[in-house]
Amino acid sequence: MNTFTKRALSVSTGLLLGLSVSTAAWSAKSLEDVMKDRGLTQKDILAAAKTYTPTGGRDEYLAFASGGQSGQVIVYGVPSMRILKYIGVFTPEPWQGYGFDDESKRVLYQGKTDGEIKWGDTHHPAFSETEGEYNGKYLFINDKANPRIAVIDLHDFETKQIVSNPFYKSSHGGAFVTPNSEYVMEAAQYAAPISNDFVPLEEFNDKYRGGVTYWKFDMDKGRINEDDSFTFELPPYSQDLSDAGKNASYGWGFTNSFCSERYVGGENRPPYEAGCSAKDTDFLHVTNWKKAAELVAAGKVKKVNGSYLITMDQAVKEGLLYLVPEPKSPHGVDVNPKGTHIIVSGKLDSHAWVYSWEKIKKAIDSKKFEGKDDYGIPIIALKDALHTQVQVGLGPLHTQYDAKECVVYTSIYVDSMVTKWDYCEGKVLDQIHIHYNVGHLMTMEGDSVSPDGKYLVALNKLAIDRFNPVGPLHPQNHQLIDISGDKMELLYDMPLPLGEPHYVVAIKADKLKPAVRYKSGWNSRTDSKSKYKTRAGREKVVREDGVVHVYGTVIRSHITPEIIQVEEGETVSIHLTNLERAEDETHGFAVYNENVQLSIEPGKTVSTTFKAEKAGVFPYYCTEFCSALHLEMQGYLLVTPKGYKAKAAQLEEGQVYTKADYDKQVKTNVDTQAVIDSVVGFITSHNYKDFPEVVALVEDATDQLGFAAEAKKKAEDFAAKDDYQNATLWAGQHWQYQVKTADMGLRAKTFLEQHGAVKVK
Ligand code: RUQ
Ligand code: CUA
Repeated sequence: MNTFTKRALSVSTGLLLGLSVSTAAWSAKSLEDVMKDRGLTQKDILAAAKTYTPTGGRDEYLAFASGGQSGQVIVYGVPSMRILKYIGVFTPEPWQGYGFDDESKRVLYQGKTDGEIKWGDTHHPAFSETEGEYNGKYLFINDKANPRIAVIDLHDFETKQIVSNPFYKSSHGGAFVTPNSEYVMEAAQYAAPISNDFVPLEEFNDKYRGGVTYWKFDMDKGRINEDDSFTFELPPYSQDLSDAGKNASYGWGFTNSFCSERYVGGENRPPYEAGCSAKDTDFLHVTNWKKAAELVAAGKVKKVNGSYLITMDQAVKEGLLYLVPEPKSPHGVDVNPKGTHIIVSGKLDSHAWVYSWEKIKKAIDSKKFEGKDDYGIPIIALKDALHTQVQVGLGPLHTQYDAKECVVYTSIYVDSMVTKWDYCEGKVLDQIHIHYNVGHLMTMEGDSVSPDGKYLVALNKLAIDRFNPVGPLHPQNHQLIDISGDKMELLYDMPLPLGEPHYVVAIKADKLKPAVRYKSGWNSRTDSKSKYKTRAGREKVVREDGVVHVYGTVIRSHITPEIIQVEEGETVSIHLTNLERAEDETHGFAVYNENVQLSIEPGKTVSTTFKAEKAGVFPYYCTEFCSALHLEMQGYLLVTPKGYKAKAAQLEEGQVYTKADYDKQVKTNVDTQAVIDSVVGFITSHNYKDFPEVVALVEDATDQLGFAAEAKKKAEDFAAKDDYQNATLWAGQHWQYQVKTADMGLRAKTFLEQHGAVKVK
């Protein structure tokens, strides 16, 4: 029996065994036994049933969390809370080759502020929207530390663009999206001079500034258009979060602030936190982006630092900017789905304040103001803006909306709980304790115009005693809460061991249509054909402009070329195209000592360029366990000393083969072919063309079979010349291709069996 049939047999016996083992396990222990052994209550079992996702099962929602100081985005499923992916955004991420291949380096360092920033502090992810609904196309996220916004394409979950704010030195309040993704909002946090010059703190009030930027987004191109973006110059109050108006308040934006005292700490002065919370109120900034965009389009706004800046004077004169008092040291500003109300919490207040957009708009239209701030911006009196104040608990922060009208959830930081309340009637409905010190909250599709409710995720700042201890640095804790009934019910604790996920947004999973593979020879970062794409058999090495360009390919289980030879001091640029079409057949590429790690998904072309500084031997290999002979997916970069002349000596074989070896291999190949034929027979006798996944597998298998035929011919030619050394090696290679063909064929067959394929004539 050849290895392949053995393998097929062991798979089927394994399945049978697996079945009997699991039946035995179930019969030996009843649910009651398990509950008793593990000390589980009825409530635990119910929670488990609500979150457990059987093997192969899918989640209803996908959540995208900021990775905080990791500079990444974390993707997980709800309700299973299984982590599915980390997306490299502001930080190099070797698993994805992000920040290692030339293509992604261009994205990562495109948004550089000064020099090469290697990390980010991601805070607020936001989905692209159409008419206020998440459209599943793009995700935006900000970097607080080095004011930037990144664009992630949800077609392949890759970062495509990073833009750097031309005015700020920090930005917390991003990213927030207007209802048709016309703009992505980003607010400054710590006031700073808008130039890069040194400006003494004595000039804080006059020269330090805050702001809110409206980045213009082009949905068709999937990129931010920096040229058409604009920024409102704002007073040096620490602008915090923003939210875009929707429906009733469409065209407007809301940005809260703290430290409108404009306090600066320092030696022999009371600290920042004292000076920044002295006043009873701070300011909500109300900006009219719709009218501002018209001014920009009409050429009435000047550019500063190469970008449109609407000065405070201009904004006041044109009626684009207003202030409304907010509770002490506020946090969070959340517009309701209808756009009629805006909720702001005061970190040092036990109330959430509900503003009425109708009232604010009326005050603006009738020019009814209680005065101006020091910068001449009109202030709307609190009584002319407030709908109600509700006592929700100590240290309220963020609010999320439910599917039920008027119902909201507010995180209560100091009391470590979530308060469910009604903002129309101003009354508390329910409270639940969480663990511990909750920051943001998230309901399903909670930032859209039609939240789904269902689940609430509490993003807790401290985990303390919730998990097995792993040293002084603890994981974060995302707690899943069932909000489908009247009472909130805690379902699950998920430790998140990467950065501090500040905020998370969740979208219905079926709105996403991620790709399985790229078009062959694709530069995924520019979304276009790579000029370095290479087809099978066209691999080559070209010396051009002082660079050694290697046009290579990868496919199970080899890298072409397998040997690359350059001279010390030469610059090498290796371009690799993944020829696979089968789902999940990613190859990697690592080179000893050169800081090279590529991730080459099916169809992708990526490049790595480096200077071969020193003569030596540099093995390279595939970093993904892609196939049975993955470990053999290897090669050598030989860097010769200057002026090196190759010796005439022949490569000495480690193993000598005879006619008997050749015949044995041929026999194996014949047996394997019989298995392939039977699998092919099964596939072609079914309606496999109705299954795109299977069609791709069949195409892949056909490719492999084509290579197999070439190898077989070479083997036979050598055998005819009695060169059994080469004949046996090529016959072995023939078998390699057969195994890969069979592998794909079996995957296709299994897929057909599991997806109800029917027989055709
Ligand atoms: S903030 S814990 Cu960075 Cu969104 Cu409120
Ligand atoms: Cu390709 Cu391992």
